Amino acid sequence: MNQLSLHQLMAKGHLKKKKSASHEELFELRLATNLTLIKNLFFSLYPENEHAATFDKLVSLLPNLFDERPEELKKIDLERLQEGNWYQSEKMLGMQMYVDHFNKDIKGLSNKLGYFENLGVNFLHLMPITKRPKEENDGGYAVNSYHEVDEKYGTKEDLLSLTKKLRSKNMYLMLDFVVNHTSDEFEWAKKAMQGDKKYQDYYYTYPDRTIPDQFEQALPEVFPETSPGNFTYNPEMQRWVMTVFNSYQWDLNYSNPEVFLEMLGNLMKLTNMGVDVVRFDALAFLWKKMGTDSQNLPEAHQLIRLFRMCQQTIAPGVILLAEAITAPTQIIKYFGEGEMSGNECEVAYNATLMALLWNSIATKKTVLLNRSLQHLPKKPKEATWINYIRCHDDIGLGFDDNDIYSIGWDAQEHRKFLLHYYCQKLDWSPAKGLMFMYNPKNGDGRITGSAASLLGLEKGLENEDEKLISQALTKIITMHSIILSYGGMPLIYAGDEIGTLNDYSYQSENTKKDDSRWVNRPKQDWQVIDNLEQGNTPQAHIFHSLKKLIEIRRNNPIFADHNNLILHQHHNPHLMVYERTSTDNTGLLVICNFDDHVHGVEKSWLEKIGYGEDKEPTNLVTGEPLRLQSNHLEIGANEFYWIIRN
Ligand code: OTU
Repeated sequence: MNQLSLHQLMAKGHLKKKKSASHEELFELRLATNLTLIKNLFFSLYPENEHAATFDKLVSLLPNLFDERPEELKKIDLERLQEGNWYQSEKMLGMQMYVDHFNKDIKGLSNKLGYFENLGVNFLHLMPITKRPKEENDGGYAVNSYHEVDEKYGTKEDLLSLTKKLRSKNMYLMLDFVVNHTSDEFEWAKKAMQGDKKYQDYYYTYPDRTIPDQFEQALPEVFPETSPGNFTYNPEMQRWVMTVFNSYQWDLNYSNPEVFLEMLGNLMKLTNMGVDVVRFDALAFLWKKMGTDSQNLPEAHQLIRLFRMCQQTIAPGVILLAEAITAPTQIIKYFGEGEMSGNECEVAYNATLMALLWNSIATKKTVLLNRSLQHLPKKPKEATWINYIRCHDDIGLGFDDNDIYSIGWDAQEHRKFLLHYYCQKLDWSPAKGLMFMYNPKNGDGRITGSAASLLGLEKGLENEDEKLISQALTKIITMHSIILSYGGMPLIYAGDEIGTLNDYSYQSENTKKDDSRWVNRPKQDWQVIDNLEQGNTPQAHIFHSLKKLIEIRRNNPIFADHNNLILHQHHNPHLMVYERTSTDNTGLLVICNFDDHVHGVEKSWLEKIGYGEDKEPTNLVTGEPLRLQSNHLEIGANEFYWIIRN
């Protein structure tokens, strides 16, 4: 498997010679280059002696899928190859939103592109917009189709005109590919229910509980409160079907190569509408094996690589995002390991950083954060993170237990403390979050709530507590300052830029009330946005502060992801310190204080790491020279510094 990837070929200049070649010729070249790798990946999952014919089918499918790709997108694919890793640029800034909650539908969203431009957002992640069951549908993550737009959001034409408009503005689009499961209303599921054996084999279905029971012994539960267990009995089919997530989400059986072929077709139909980044939902779960937890298995990685190599051959301008919200050491593997390094997903959620930041807010300390981040293996050069503090899901306490023990804390007790801190079990905590999927069997639980509510703004406003409000505002801005400067693409969750609070309206909706994640899926408040220019409201303060930071970032290449992150260890347990360097000796130093008190960093320490010995460093946010208080730099409660060394 020593085949060079396309990026590697590009770097070696092989493709430059072919600049004048036609799209078809270049496709042929990519196919020739990647075919051995594709073949090896395919046969590593599907033994050659049984599945040689299916592989031939794949080989003839690839050119057909390429033919279906619109010319305009083929052109962009090639431009992207020339451009290099566009997704690592300091100009990339994302926002994630529910289309209906943002501004009614696709057309409505399309009319608000000016809002994104004003803030500096050039990348949109729209939550699922394809057809789904009318009742419960997990916010669209139960799909009835992988590419047909649900009428609630508009039409295919609306989507096509949105992607066109985005392209004309150099904006990017990410959509979900719910690769692990379909809804129980998907055409394959319906055929399976009608007794069609072929389609029953598209899922994991069993006549009785024998195999399900054996599986269950090692399978954890994803939604233990609403959907305990991992199998659901389907009376029509009179069979048990594997449903790891909700009972209406049927897990696809990728041990059947036909499923892979069909899903590749679905993937290309989605990307052919002008999607730049495909979010591979729940990809850790793609391969199941009896006796294991069926997460992060080596075969799942092989399968993702297979998807990726096929997709790269057809549409090399499109990249993949790994949605693997799993243990820190596992996440990084989705970038590809060993000789496949950089050959899996280009982007992954930095769920580790996210969870550690929330841990630091609650403990006011950075000990666990520093410890854990220090231990993480380096990511490949071509890969990048999506850095975020909140999204549509819960916050899972995905730390490495060993890291918790190594700093002298009890892992179980510590997780309990965090749940209590965020879920209103401690009077003194400013957080107003809710518990998600508490599992009394093992005490596990996750946290929901909007960033602003978790950081104390809701409680502050309720109690008209000025101090709490101002603390919350500082925390909201500092948390964002980290995702803006850490390296990778920051993804702001729509509403957070104006400090949107929890939305409790889901509690009276039948199809939502049992899923507390809806508390952090609020409607975008356009009235607040219309008034951002007037008055000194908390919302205006957050918006304008973030806008300023975003602008600074966009205009400074040091923020691009050049794998230039250095984590510094300062002895003060409340501080997080990291540096981004560039080859010309420029440096950006970030210092964040997680405590409610002022802390100082010694001038001598700053000098030792290269800030201030010969030249006074600059406070990048104010543009002024850094003012040291006598012999140390003071960092206000919950505040941060962006310091530049020129
Ligand atoms: C994803 O998340 C989506 O983000 C969720 O909104 C969906 O409900 C789910 O898949 C099913 O499609 O369980 O609580 O990495 O944490 O994949 C969120 C494991 C989820 C899971 C993650 C999943």
